[in-house]
Amino acid sequence: MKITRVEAIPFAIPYRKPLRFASGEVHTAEHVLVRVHTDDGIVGVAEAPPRPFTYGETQAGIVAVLETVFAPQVVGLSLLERETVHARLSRTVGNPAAKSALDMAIWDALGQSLDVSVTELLGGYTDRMKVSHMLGFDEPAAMVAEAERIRDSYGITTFKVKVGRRPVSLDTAVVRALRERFGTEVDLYVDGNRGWTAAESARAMQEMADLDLLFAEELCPADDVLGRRWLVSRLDIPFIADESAVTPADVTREILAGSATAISIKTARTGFTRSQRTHHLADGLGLEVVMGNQIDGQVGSLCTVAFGASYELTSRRPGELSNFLDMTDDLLAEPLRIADGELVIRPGAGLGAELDPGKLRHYRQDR
Ligand code: MUC
Ligand code: MG
Repeated sequence: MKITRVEAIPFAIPYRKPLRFASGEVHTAEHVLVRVHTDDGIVGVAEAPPRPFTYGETQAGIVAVLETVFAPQVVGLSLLERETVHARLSRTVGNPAAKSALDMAIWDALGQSLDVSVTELLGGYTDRMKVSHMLGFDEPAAMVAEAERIRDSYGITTFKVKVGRRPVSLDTAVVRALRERFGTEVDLYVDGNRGWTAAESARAMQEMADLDLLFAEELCPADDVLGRRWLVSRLDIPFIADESAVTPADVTREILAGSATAISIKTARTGFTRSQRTHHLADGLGLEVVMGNQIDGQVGSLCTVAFGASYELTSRRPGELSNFLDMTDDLLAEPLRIADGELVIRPGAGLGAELDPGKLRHYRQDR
């Protein structure tokens, strides 16, 4: 069960249509596939999605930090020494996606070695999650049509609507159009990716007061410290901290400061080891949790559902597991399928992320 080698493979897969939101947009999934090899011939996998507009990481930077800093810190360790892995990776600041992919590939290898699924290793609560779909910026009619297509094709009835444009009426019109089209048939929440000021956020939430929203997420920056507290104190729905609360310490600070009342857990930035710590913290604090999406491909989405299904708290709300539907292709031999609004974990050991070698050859950028 000893780690012998870590590979960091850059790959690129285009999107069918770009996903646009207040802090950026994504046209091509330029991710990094991480493979952890062991002395028993087992290979664990995970993927790292660089999000420079959120965490400052780039694809080339993720490959470099994995090859030059993190791989030498874990080669030679047993797969069971997960706390040592965490302590060693934590010596380097930042680089959340690089650290997380390495951490999750180690858990995948451990699951395969022990012949149990990662979900069973973590908590084993259930084998599936309900899915929530993210709607990127567009005109109201196009976003309603997209929601109809997603509902009809996959049975998804929870939508996270990207907001944060100016004037705020651009976005409030979309949410109103969705509620008018679907009535009580769908659940809706909004994510501003820090695009509005606190005052704009308050005005937008007032305009949407009759639209029965589940949550509001990162409407304004957490760095607008007093404005954000003021906003959160006025709301009568949970306010989710996403990119402002990456580590358990960030979560503690944001919650104790009154700058958020719920959190998003994203395995792409906290792996399984740190996501466990964040889950336990949220459990202790009594927080609502949503399993978020860092615009993951299918390997990343498999990681999210594997973690989310592990605990009662993380599987209570629909998880954001469907961004891969916007990609033209992916790396898994057997593509993920969302049906009746649910995504089921893969049966068998580890993550069950068997790759298609031909697709990897085609999309990798290092050969
Ligand atoms: C989300 O929930 O914000 C978009 C930007 C990012 O950092 O993550 C995605 C989704
Ligand atoms: Mg968000």
